[in-house]
Amino acid sequence: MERDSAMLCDRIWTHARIATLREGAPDMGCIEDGAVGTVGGAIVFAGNAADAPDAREVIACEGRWITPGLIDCHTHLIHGGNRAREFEMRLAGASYEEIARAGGGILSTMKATRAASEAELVASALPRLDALIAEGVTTVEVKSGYGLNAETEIRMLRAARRLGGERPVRVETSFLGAHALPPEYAGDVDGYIAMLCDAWMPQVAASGLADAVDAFCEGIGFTAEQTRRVFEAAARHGLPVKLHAEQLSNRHGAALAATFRALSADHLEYLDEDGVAALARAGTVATLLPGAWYFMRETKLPPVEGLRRAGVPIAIATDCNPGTSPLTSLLLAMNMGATLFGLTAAECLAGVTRHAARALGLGDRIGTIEVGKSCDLAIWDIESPAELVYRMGFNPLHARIWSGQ
Ligand code: DI6
Ligand code: FE
Repeated sequence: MERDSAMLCDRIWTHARIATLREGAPDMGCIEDGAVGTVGGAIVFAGNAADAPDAREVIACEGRWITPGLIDCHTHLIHGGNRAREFEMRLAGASYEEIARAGGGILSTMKATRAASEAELVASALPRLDALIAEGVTTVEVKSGYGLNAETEIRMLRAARRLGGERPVRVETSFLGAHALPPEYAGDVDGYIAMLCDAWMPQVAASGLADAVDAFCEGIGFTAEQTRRVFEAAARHGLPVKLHAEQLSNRHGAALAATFRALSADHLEYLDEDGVAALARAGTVATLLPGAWYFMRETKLPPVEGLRRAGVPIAIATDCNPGTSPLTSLLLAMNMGATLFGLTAAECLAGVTRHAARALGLGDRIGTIEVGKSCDLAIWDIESPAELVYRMGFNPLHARIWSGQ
């Protein structure tokens, strides 16, 4: 890029090695002696340090690496209580499904969440959010789904939104009313889905509290047919959809999600070839959640090679939730993506930046270091980007920039 002598940046980070993660660029789009400049929170320059414009404030990076700020595109950060006791039961031999059928699982978190005030939900989520932020996360998705009544689902979404006021981070929310069947509707799944679609969805849409609609399509969740009704209701209200699909069995949820042009289909261990092809055709992101796979000691691997061959963008997220993935480290999720799922270091990094942005419908605003995008950066004390994936339990973050600050 030519030096623009007329431009004056608010701030410029210079003499850095930059992994821009630009689409189509080889080698993570690296720039060896690079600079990033911002005006009003947006990136206005990303290129060679020698071509950089002037700035009011110049930050010398001394050869440190800069990546896009990390994006955790699938979490359940807002919830009451924890499930350490159920973890102990599983260690003693009980299965997740047995615990769920005995009234534990999602329903035990539902009880704790219903009992918590909005302020309590925010307060209990903040330490988890802070752990993510400390590792360079600048955008986080947060789902409802532990209220399972209108009042508590709305309270969860409100609490999620409030996280964005409490910390310098972008929060995207998903309405996951179709997470589990609440006890009030025992024996009447269709009644629950009808209530969710006809009464709650309009309220959620009108409130502006949800950026997307999610569902749990699974044996212990909802069938593909019930999920379809939820998606149709979301579409009627102009809300994009995403789906927990093919985590414990193949219900062909991903293919259904693809027909609704879902932003993402998440988990996908049991995804088959037709499902892969459907995602590829729709441009739907495959979000892999290795923390849940690890914590549940699953053995069936997601079809990474098939996704790769079909050109499906792969994202990685923590799935931070109290039952199946009490994980608050996106760096560790990257390491698991590589070690357990066989992703390359470059795929892991794209999975928490460019592809994660797309999984939130924000591919044109965040996720790469390019002119016009939000200036969300992570600056690292590392020798190479692969180090972010390689270490376990070590945090080399030097600084985190959100919206140019
Ligand atoms: N899939 C999961 O892994 C979480 N939700 C979902 O739909 C589990 C949620 C929980 O057990 O609390
Ligand atoms: Fe989840």
